[in-house]
Amino acid sequence: MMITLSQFIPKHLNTHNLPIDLGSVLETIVAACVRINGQVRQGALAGILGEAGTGNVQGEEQKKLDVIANRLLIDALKTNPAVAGLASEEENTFVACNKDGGYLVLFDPLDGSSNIDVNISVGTIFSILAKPEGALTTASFLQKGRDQAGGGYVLYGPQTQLVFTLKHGVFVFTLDEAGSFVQTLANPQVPEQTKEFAVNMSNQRHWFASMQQYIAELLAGDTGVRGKNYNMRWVASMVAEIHRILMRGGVFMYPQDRRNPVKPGKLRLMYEANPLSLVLEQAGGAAGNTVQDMLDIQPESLHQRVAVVMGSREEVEYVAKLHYE
Ligand code: AHM
Ligand code: MG
Repeated sequence: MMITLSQFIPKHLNTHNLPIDLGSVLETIVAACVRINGQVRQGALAGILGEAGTGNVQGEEQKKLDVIANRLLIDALKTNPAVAGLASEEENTFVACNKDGGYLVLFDPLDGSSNIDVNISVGTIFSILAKPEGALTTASFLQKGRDQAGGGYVLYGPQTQLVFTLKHGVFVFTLDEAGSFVQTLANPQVPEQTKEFAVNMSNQRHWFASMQQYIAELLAGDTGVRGKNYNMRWVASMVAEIHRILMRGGVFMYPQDRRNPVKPGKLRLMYEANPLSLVLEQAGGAAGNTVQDMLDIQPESLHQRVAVVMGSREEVEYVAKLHYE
């Protein structure tokens, strides 16, 4: 029997004694993503490909669709009384929403947007936190990944899929023709072992020694210490890579490199690494920054960057071991 999101959420909240407001926050995020999906599907037909001509707080060029997706999420979340505030990869600071709200939402509205103009999968990543008591400040958002109330993503790929966890397993829904998300998978498990890795090899010469060694071992295949041949994939859309890993295993990396010693990586802890790590951990995978479990990192700022190694447990633990040696 197919279950739609609107049937699933009340049942799931009830089974696990979760707050109704949490379900309503998730539904608001998903409704905004259905609208983003409509825009992504239109592309050139709606004249919304290409650069917006603006930069975000991190000095990155924004695409028109980055700006549109960001606006759709902010507008939707502000109307939900359960949302106290939000933070977006595309906004300088957090945005206060509703005074009595119990939840905070952090998101990357359109991850992988360098791919949008060439019709390759992109996604929206979201993280939901309980709002701490007291006035809303940046500190209210700086919670460890392990304390997330939920997180997930919508992948705008050949199919549009919603993947999320409220910390009771992972659920996969597929958008049908009528615009409803229908559950197509429950509790996918990331295989513990893999023969597939994902990393941007063009940065290889900049990596630190342990990462150089790890990738050299994978490339050596069955002639090296790992004793098996590995395959490589790089979509340059993190959501698409993490979805592939959720479905069939693998390890995804965006390591720190030597070019900018104060920048610990390219990807963002709060908008990308934490929610995707929560999904993978809930599915039996693992995630870290090479020295620490991702979900145990105490965030220091909203737009903090982090080195990322996530996916099949055996590889993530192997990388951590190499970094200790
Ligand atoms: P974005 O949030 O600006 O889209 O950047 C994040 C993306 C990830 O989806 C992807 O893994 C990575 O950047 C790709 O980087 P590169 O261009 O170095 O391959
Ligand atoms: Mg991103």
